[in-house]
Amino acid sequence: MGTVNLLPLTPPGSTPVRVMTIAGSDSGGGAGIQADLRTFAMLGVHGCVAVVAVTVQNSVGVKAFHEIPLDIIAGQIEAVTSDIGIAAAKTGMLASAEIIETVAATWRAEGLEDTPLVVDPVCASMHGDPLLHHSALDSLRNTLFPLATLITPNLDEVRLLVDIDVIDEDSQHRAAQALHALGPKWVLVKGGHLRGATESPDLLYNGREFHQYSTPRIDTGHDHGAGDTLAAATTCALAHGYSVPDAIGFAKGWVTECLRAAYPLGHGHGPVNALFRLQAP
Ligand code: PXL
Repeated sequence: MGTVNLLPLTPPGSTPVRVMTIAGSDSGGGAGIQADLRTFAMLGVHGCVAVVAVTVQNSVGVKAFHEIPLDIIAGQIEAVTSDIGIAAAKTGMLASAEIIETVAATWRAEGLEDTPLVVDPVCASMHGDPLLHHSALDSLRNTLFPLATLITPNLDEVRLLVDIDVIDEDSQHRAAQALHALGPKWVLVKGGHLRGATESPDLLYNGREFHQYSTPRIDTGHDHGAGDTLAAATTCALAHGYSVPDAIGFAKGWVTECLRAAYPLGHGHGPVNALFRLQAP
């Protein structure tokens, strides 16, 4: 069992902090909304949902996806924010330009500009199956990023978004600056395999300060949902009032423990395991 710190918990019977995920469903249960809700629950926050797409997938890949009608997507966000109220939200798979424009317009119409929003710019599954039409990249860059408190691209997403190949510290800094120029308050360029096999170096930037994070690289082969889980844990910490640098520090520790407890599933890649606290020692 990991040593990651907990977020503050709510006494039984009182309303906990609420957050929302605006994302796609993963029928295999490893990533997307299913991963977000596991992390929300294990961190003691109440998770609300706007489903934007339903994927047909298992541990081997994504076979198809169905997009939810735009009025139903906007309706989910309105229904939750006007009644339950949220302290922070995240976006994951958004599938199309129309969905991105709808989410951004609804966010503004509901007056949520001051609510922390983590945008994980999901473009493809770990198997390389597309989860976003490439024609939607402009909407991400021009419409959603300016509303974001934080964006969390991985190296493949950085290449698609700003055409920079992150291969070393210098290119990682340039990528963070190019992405920040698109309008988000903070950018986390996730380092993945950047500096060899022993660490996972991520770089955070807000136009003034750089923060570097390095957690041990856990190579289980089962890391489906790792990016979603990082963004979900960051969202929970922001909802509790953490600063962005502290929220990411917390979330990196959380994902590291989820990776240590990852398990095989099906014939392909297994998921990270946000339920690690419930397991036998
Ligand atoms: O891990 C990114 C992701 C997000 N959302 C959905 C996914 C995936 C990866 O497969 O399927 C629905």
